[in-house]
Amino acid sequence: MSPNFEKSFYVTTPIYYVNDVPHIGHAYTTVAADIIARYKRLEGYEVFFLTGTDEHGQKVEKAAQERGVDPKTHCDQMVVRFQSLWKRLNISNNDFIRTTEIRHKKVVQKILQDLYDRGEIYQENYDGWYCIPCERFWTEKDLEEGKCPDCLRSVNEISEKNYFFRMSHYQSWLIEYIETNERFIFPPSRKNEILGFLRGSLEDLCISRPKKRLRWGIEIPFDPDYVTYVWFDALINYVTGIGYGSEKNPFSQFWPEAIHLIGKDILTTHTVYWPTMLKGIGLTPPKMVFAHGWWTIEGKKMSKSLQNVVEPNRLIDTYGVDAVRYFLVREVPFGMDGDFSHSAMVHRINSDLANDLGNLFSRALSMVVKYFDGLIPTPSQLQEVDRGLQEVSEKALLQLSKQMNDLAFHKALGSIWEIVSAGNKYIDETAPWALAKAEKDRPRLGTVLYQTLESLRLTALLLAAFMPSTSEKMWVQLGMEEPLWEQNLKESGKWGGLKPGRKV
Ligand code: ME8
Repeated sequence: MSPNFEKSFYVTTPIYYVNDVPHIGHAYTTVAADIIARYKRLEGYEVFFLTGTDEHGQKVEKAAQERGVDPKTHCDQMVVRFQSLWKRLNISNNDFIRTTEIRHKKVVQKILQDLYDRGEIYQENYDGWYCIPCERFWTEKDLEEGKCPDCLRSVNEISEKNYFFRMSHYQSWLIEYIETNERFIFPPSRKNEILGFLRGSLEDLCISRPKKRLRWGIEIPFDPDYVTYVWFDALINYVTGIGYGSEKNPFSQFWPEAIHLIGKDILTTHTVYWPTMLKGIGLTPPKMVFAHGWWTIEGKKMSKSLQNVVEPNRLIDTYGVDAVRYFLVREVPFGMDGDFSHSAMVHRINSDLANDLGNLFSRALSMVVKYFDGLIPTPSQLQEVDRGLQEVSEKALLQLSKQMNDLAFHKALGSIWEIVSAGNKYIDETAPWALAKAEKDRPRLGTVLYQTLESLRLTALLLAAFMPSTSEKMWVQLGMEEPLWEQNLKESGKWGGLKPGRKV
């Protein structure tokens, strides 16, 4: 890997718990990360995209017990579900990290030892409450009517000796860091939420569990009677994945150029625990933590007990991979909550994909086949209407770059669809089927079809990150022999890349 520090980009998803099978929420974050990774590659960045699984802790141990298998066997069986789903969804991750891997254990233990040696970790009696579904500690005053304030489920009382990380030391540093680094927590509403949380006093973080109660974790290097608290272990995956602490590694190339995509449920761990842990070992926080919203299903919270869990594999069977990818990021602004329904999905597919894009593409191609034996015609003198289509495309390309930088996927797709709409309008206005009637209009017919196909070439290019296999098919059908994934938006995004004479 050649270091090119200006052009490095690192994106991560949460590492998902293997207590259960993947659902639409997991697919959502992973698809979003894949879209930004693919887009940045087309922009010429060297991209590292990491996803993986969170395999320790009480929740996973309990799930294994319920299935009557040991935790490692359970993880080995469940991880395949995630990996095969990501394959089906065309996820282009560079690596997949499992927290039970040796490389990860080594880094967690190194960081723990490092913090311990610096006096950042101490032992004390712990009295408090623990929520297993959230794998979170709470103090008495955090509880809401005796329940977990996050998920409102029951909590277990705990009283035992544990190890603590001096997180409280970093409170004022963290507030200042968040305030001066505008894009650290995104969108801004989430930043305000965390600043509000930090107005109260920040406690130290309990980072261990005695082995006599929980065995399934990474052993604390300076006390073999304890394992590491699962969140402390899990967050570290983001630096393990790029080789922190090992000699030949891309770590210095990609850190702190990181964007962590997460759901709003895990905002505190990522914007309070994680930056303070990094500060403790002398590392800079990641460039951005982007918290997206929550999907409900036909108006209801998704849950096993309601039996309304949406399985991505079923969606793909019904609608196809690219339609699922498209729907997830088109339907709801990234950052807001959204509701999933099959009727909304069908509506999106019919109107945007089949009507607008599909029709335009097949109409344009079939006219080239019919009137030019399938060979892309050479454009001649341009008229104002032709230049209009070109201008819409150029404007969309400019907008897209900013929208993608803000992870405003629905707006970016809106920009791409401006080209598609302009293409549909153009074909109606120029009426190529009428031009085909007279031999004298042939040059004009060639120009019109060239312009239409060129707008579709750009559409395919810009849509590549969102709908990789559809875009690739379009690209090839447009006679583009240069592989789509080797394109650079700056060059290939210029109007006129379509090659006259090539066969569609
Ligand atoms: O929290 N809507 O793992 P997890 C949108 N292991 N996104 C959703 C969703 C929904 N209804 N449900 C889940 C963990 N997600 C930890 C993370 S990271 C160091 C450790 C997505 O399996 C969303 O990205 O519970 C959320 O943050 C993540 O799944 C939680 O996955």
